[in-house]
Amino acid sequence: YQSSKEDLELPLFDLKAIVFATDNFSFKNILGEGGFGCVYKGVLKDGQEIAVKRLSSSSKQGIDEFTNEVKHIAKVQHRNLVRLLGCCIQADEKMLIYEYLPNKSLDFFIFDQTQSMSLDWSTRYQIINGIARGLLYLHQDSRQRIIHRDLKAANVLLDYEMNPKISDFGLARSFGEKETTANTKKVVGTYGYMSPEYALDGLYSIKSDVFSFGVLVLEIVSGKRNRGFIHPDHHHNLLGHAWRLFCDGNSTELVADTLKQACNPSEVLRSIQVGLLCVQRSLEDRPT
Ligand code: ACK
Repeated sequence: YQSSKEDLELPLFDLKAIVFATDNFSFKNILGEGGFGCVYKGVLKDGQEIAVKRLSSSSKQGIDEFTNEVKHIAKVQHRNLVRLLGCCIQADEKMLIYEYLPNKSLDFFIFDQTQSMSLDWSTRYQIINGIARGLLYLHQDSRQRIIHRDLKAANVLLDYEMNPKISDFGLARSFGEKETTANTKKVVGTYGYMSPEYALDGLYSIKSDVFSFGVLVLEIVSGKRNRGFIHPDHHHNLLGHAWRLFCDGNSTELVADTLKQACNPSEVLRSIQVGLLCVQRSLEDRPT
């Protein structure tokens, strides 16, 4: 499923082919708004479906995110990461061409009432597993670890078979061999998923991604969106409450009971354990 991060080349697409594929960026082909511009659905002449991420702002932040996304995504290839097919940089246009994923994002599946009912436990488990594999691939290369920095339900897309693909690398950062933690004054990302040391002190590391993964697992299991970042002292949100119970030494059965999604209690328990352990480990090993 994977190849070396070194030896990938990035094919260039012709602007005319993309204009044709997206029906001149027609309004009806808009899939949604991404970090730095609109995402369009397109169909190439040979029938291949694509998603075109088009840089729409000329702001420094937009251009930085575009450049950053190419830099990171061009080097990776894994079945649980969205696949970049190439780019189109011509005239004033800057676009990234991705494989098209028909099942929307995980955000839609978890939080949309009618959809979340159809997410059975084996699918939830498959999704959690796939995200973990994608993240591990990003983190494991000792020469160049990639920290995603914005792992969340909206940035996980689903293919025809409901395999998850991590997307949106606009905020990613890479670490060299010796680096384990970095500090930034500009905290970017999404509050509900941010580890405390990153949200409060701007410190990020592989562990901050793992923390976000833990939150994501808890959301997949509970079907409830975490609002506000998880802190051991926060009682007011559901996940914070579950976390509190865990810290207080309560059994995971009690936590599961709080989350009350018991279609299949053993799957619930296993997933919750994984989620809470991720959150707990990242908190225990907070970089100082
Ligand atoms: O949840 P969605 O339907 O899935 O809305 C967002 C929107 O574009 C902004 O990111 C969708 N999107 C992004 N990349 C792709 C892709 N490769 N295939 C299908 N939809 C995509 C995403």
